Amino acid sequence: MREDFLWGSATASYQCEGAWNEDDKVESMWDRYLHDNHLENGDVASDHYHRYREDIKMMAEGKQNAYRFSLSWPRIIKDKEGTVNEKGIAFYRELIRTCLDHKIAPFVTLYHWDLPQYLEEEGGWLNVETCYAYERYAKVCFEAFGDLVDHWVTFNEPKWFTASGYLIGNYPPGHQNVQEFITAAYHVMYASALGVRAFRASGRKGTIGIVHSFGPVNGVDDSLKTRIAMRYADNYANNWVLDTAATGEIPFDLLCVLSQKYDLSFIREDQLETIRENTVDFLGLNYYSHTLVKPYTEGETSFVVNNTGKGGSNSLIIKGWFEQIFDNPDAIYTEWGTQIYPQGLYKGLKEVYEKYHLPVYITENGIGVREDVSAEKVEDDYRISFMNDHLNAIMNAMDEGVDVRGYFAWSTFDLYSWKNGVEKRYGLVAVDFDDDLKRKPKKSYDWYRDVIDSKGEKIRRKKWDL
Ligand code: BGP
Repeated sequence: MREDFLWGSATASYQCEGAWNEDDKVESMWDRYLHDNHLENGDVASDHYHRYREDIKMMAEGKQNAYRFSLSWPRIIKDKEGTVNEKGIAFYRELIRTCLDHKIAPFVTLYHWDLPQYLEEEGGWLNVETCYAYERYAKVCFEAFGDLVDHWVTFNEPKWFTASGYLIGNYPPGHQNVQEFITAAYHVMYASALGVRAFRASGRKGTIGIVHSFGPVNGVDDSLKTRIAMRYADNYANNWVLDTAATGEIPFDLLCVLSQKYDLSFIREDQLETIRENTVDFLGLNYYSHTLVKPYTEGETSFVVNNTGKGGSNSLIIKGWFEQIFDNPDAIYTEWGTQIYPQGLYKGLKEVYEKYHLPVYITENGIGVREDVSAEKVEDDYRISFMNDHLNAIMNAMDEGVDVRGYFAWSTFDLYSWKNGVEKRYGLVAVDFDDDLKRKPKKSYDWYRDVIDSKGEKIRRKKWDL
């Protein structure tokens, strides 16, 4: 392992901060959506806003040397006019300083889904003006924190939040409209390029990347039909984010297919030029599982997402393109229907590196389960085994030359899981939501500390013949 390898863990502002209306923070689209629909929300979450010092100290005691977190746009910019909330700036400067005092590198995401509601009311990501508002917000952040931060991320998971918000409809704004999905997805990639451009213009030190919900594609067999289905699936799940951010080119075959049915006239040549000229320095990959596909057989385009964790599988069919398999009898799934498949990370990392030749960080990796946190110690051996096997996958890929520069466990401590609530736990540290939000390190926290201490030597290694 390289000496400067980042061993960290990750959170996101809405999921952990709480303090949803304190110190002049304005409403985000998630505040409005969850309040209006009377759903479990992040009003308090893990109360990181008030307890970040304790949380960061705990990370340092666990030998972690990097913290990936996101800035809350509605905590920093109060209105459409761009008025800066100095209290928001002060909060994040203090949080970043606390990291640095503990020798923890801040790895900062500008956007992890909490769009200010005042922008959502103007059309959100369907409105190109949101891209320019994002650019102004990014400039404020580079100016306010650029002296302290070396690693920036423009967006967390463009694919996941645009597909969930505009296609599947289970995230705000809760629409199911392919044309809107295409429009929002494009605007986010354009905004990301504007963010990269603003970063370069700021003259700040450091690097900037994008974080992708990485679902490397595997097929059921090697037939031509399956390989075509795999290409459709790869374009849908990965390429439009990774190709666009890393090479500056939106996959051309995807644009050809979409142009037959949808209106792409909102795409402007000067915007494409900006995308081309402002590619990222690194790729952040969030890995939870792979995308196993078979050729399309029948039925309308449909999506089912298990947000309950109480049985009931996920399903995804894109008419004419592909079907995703979620019920492989030989595979192991979590209660939320996520397949545990570390081999996919190994293979996917090699593919990504071969394609883009950029440094990679694994910016999220973890397992969501129900846990009884009333005991003194949560004995989460399943999480240890999950992390071991995924770190093994990363180390195998590194052995074959892939330039992986860091690993972030999701999540630093238990927090609010989008639409699933706080009982879908990912944390290395337990948060007792019924008892004053008390923090208690789990067994995996101790294990991870020892792994970091050993520079990865403690990982049980095995090779796969794929
Ligand atoms: C990623 C998100 C995170 C986190 C994680 C787990 O997609 O970037 O914010 O939530 O997935 O997903 P979930 O909470 O839906 O189980």
